[in-house]
Amino acid sequence: MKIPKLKQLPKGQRTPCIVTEGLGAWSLEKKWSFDFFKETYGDLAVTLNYDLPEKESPYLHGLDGRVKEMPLKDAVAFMAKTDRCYLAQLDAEKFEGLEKDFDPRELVPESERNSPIYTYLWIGKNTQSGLHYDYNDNFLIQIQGKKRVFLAPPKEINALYPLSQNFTKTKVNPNCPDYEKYPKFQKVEIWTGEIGPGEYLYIPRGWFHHIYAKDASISMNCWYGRDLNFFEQLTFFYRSGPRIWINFLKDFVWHGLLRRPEKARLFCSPSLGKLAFQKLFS
Ligand SMILES: O=C(O)CCC(=O)C(=O)O
Repeated sequence: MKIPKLKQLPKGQRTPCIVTEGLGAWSLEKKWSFDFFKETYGDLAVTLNYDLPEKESPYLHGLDGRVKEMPLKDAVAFMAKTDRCYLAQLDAEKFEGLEKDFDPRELVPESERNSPIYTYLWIGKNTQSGLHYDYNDNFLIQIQGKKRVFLAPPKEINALYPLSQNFTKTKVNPNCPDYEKYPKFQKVEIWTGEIGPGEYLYIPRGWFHHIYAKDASISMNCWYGRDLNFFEQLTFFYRSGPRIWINFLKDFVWHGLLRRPEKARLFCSPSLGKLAFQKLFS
């Protein structure tokens, strides 16, 4: 199914859409180029992910040989020569002065304007983020290049093959599906579309999304509004099935209670079982 393209975000919208004229007079695409970031914020220390997997979900891979700290100017120079590298989720607050160019409150529905808004930058070349969901509503704003976007509704979690360690992330790649390995995925109706400079994608909380940039790309995202509540999170957990329930308990005990180290994965936080233990007991 095609994601609808609308000029403005309709009031009360709760399904994904691409907004083509919602950014008003920001015109970020005229200023925020690779050279702009290199020249203005070149000395900022960033973490570059490189040699990212071409087809498989990044969540299935470890960090070995794929992560490097460096100044932003070096990361941008590296990117000019190399494919499949990403400065993912850079906190926009670290870019002093950048906030003068935009005001995310202009986009957020009036009822949500008093809650915090978190903005991040995504600067990369030929990137695939894995299929996952977030706890807050989100605008993914495209600034340079294009991104192909793939979304799936929250109720589909079981057919998306959630990761044992973290059911907010999945093993499937909708851009390159492997139906032999993941047969249930064939029945999922995927919402697809493309965002270009000056457009943004509205992703309601709990909707799965996988974002693909064929070439060089700069985006910014804004998370806003309330978190998924406890009952909603429990519903995801319940729907994800017995494999996930058992793993959650195992990680709770093994990595949480017994503090056994766990393997770090690309674009993943520690396992949810371990995080739940830490939340409850520390
Ligand atoms: O653009 C991307 O690669 C990922 C963005 C994303 O996952 C998000 O905004 O939540």
